Amino acid sequence: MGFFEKIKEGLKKTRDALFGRIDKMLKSFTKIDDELFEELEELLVMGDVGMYTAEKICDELRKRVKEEGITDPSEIRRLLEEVVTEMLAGGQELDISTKPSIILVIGVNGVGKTTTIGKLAAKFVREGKRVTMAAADTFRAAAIEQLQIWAERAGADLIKQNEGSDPAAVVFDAISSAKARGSDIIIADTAGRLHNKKNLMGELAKINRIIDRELPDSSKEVLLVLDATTGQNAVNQTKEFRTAAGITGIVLTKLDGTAKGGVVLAIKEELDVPVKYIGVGEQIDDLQPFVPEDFARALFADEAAIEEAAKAETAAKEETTAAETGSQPGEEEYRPATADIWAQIDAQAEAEKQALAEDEEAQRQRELEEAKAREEAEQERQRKREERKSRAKKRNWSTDTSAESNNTSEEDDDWLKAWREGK
Ligand SMILES: Nc1nc2c(ncn2[C@@H]2O[C@H](COP(=O)(O)OP(=O)(O)OP(=O)(O)O)[C@@H](O)[C@H]2O)c(=O)[nH]1
Ligand SMILES: [Mg+2]
Repeated sequence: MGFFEKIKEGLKKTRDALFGRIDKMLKSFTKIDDELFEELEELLVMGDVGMYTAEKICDELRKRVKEEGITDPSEIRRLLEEVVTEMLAGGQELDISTKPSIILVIGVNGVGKTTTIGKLAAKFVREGKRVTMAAADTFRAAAIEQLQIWAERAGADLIKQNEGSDPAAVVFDAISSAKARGSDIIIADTAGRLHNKKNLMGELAKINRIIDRELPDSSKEVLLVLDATTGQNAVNQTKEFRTAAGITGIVLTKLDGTAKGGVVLAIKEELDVPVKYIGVGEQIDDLQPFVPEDFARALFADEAAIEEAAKAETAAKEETTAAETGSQPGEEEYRPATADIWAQIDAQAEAEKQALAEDEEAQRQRELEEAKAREEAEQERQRKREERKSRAKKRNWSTDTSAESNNTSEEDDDWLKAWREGK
């Protein structure tokens, strides 16, 4: 199934509920007037677009209707698609330009964080990238196991510690390991629930600080995962999380199970946080990059336009697949990491090992030299002790009360005897 078809399928509920109503309403009008815009605004609010955003959309529509001299209500649909596309555009690309880059995934429990990480990792590995996952949801042992399964499925490395350990320490380990192994991307899973919200936000802020300290010049994405079925509540969650960690983007999951897909617009417009990915199902390829035009088209375009878009996409995909891989249309396309990349990774690992061995040798040498210096210092002390002893003997032995002068030897006795006898 093509990319657009997936979105179309995933947004079906929202489309039917939101656009189905809008379409019916528009057909009941013969001219464009205030009443039409009021009804449209109401329907948008019902589709979880949010009051503020619905109003903004209608204001923009009014302006364009006037500018373009539009009188036919059926034209509103096209305008709506245009306005929504423009509203959603901007900032949806993932910034993973450095090696390594890091993606911190946050969000309340059950929204789909771990699943999203698994899907993202699979996508990156398929592109030939090396991925390190950090199991920083240490609140439950099951969370670590779940991520392990995804790591195995996706072909990613996993860094984990025991349940209950410090999540920031897991992230620290993952960063060190990724640097040593030459990973391209680190993806960190986090807990969605702790004993209380304050703890959770504190924990996320700490992880964030560790990342900034350990990877000050790296690309960093903080993706907040939101469950589309929660509708307007997703907007509130964004507000809460963004104080703990500067959110760079949203992953909106479970669009396939809800009619509340309009919330995408509210998030972008009210909070100015771009949606970067959408989840339209539980399968590994059900996570799709967010493309504003496709989203708006899947919601508002008429059936004929949608069919056409889907067909064009299938044709384009078959062409590129055949050109790139020489395979037949419909064949599963899977690009493992090229031999080159693995050779590079191995060479890096080898260099790392060598550097480590050299460090160890240098350390051993230092220790030897230190031991030698200690021995020499001890000999020097011993020599001085002897000197002091002999000087004391010459002056008056009984004035020397130090511990070392108490262990008198036979030689001392001889010397004492001679001195007493006045020799
Ligand atoms: N239908 C549908 N289900 C999804 C989607 N994304 C995730 N899920 C399901 O949502 C459920 C919870 O997903 P998880 O990835 O475990 O969520 P989480 O945020 O890691 O949860 P905690 O670790 O408990 O905080 C799983 O059953 C997923 O299969 C989606 O896009 N569509
Ligand atoms: Mg999880």
